[in-house]
Amino acid sequence: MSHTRSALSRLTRSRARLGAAALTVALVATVSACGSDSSTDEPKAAAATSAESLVVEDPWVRGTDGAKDATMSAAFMVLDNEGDEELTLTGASTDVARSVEIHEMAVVDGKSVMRELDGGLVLSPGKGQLLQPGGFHLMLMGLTGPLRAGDEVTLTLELADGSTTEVTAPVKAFTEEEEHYHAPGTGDHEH
Ligand SMILES: [Cu+2]
Repeated sequence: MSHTRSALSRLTRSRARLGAAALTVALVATVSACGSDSSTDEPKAAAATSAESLVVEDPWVRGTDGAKDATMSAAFMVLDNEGDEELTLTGASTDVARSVEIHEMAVVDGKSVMRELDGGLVLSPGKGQLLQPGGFHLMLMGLTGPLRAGDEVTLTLELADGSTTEVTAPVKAFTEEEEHYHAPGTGDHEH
């Protein structure tokens, strides 16, 4: 009992200091509560959606001025999977085209042709893929109008887990890249 009382009296004497100490304790408690919150969130972060793991850089869309076929164009960009799990780009959509397909270049009968990529574009964790003229690209088909340098095109990229990510891509003038993009003699591609 006397022990308790003396403890109490010490408590009273040092009330001012204790008040400060209590405040400090409360702050520490708040901080550690936040800390424990974020540690409970960690499993959620590890299971991030594909859209959260996908980093898109340098997107651009080829303009239609000077194109042989102004009903279609293509979008190019750098895709990076910065997540811990494989992700798959399954498609895309945009207001400026009726449909969008993921295309790859392939050699058929000695000719370089483009064709739709089966099963989408798979990115391993930590890996990237360059979409560029002459290689992988997003084919914009059934354009609703001409695409001019300086315009901006919004593309919605669709991923296998159902998540999506929006990309704003500037339109760049159509240049000699035509010959890389439609390899000579392959003006008629498979769509
Ligand atoms: Cu194509």
